[in-house]
Amino acid sequence: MAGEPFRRYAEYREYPVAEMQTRAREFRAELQRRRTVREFADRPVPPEIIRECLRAAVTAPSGANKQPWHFVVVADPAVKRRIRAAAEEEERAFYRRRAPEEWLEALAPLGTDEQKPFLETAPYLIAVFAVSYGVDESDARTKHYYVKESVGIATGMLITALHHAGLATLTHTPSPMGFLNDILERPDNEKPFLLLVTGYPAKGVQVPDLARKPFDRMVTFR
Ligand code: IYR
Repeated sequence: MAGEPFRRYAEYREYPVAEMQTRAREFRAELQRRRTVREFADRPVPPEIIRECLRAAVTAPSGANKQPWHFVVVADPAVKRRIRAAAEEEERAFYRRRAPEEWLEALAPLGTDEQKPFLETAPYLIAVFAVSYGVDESDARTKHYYVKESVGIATGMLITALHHAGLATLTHTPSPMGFLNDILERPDNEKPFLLLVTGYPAKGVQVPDLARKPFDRMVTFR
């Protein structure tokens, strides 16, 4: 089978080093302002913003370019209500029975619990699915590669795009989250990866006063 045709990478842009420095620093400063919030305003957000951010996310690199992701944008209050009810049911079991003591201690500084009102307050829930295999025209399964890595990268780009647009996000991982396949009517080859809650932060929202690890403990140059 012939490979894909190649073309010149005409859209690449090189910047003078001084400009690269500025761009790198400014982008770092912008990302440094990102915080996860757990309370959202109920103010509407134009769907075009969410669409643009998703268009950014789906440019992510992926194993063998299989693009093994599917995003479901939920704005319908009735669907959000069902998702909240299902997530809170799982979370009740997590916080009351399933979570080991050590995990609960790790979560204590974040102040999370089984109540998930943000699943109804926020204007959008973006359910991210990892597509574990493809299905071709003759209904045969096709392989996907590095699915979690690929979906993780696309999700990171989506969070970055939403932040850059001026929206707040919360990566919510109710566990297990198979209920998302039922409620959102997604097929078995799509595994829920996480639920990204997005919108404006609630007025006067508080965030935990957490410290990031010292940079030099997270990064080694040699
Ligand atoms: N999924 C639960 C628990 C939880 C787990 C981790 I790791 C967090 O960083 C935050 C919460 C919940 O969403 O409450």
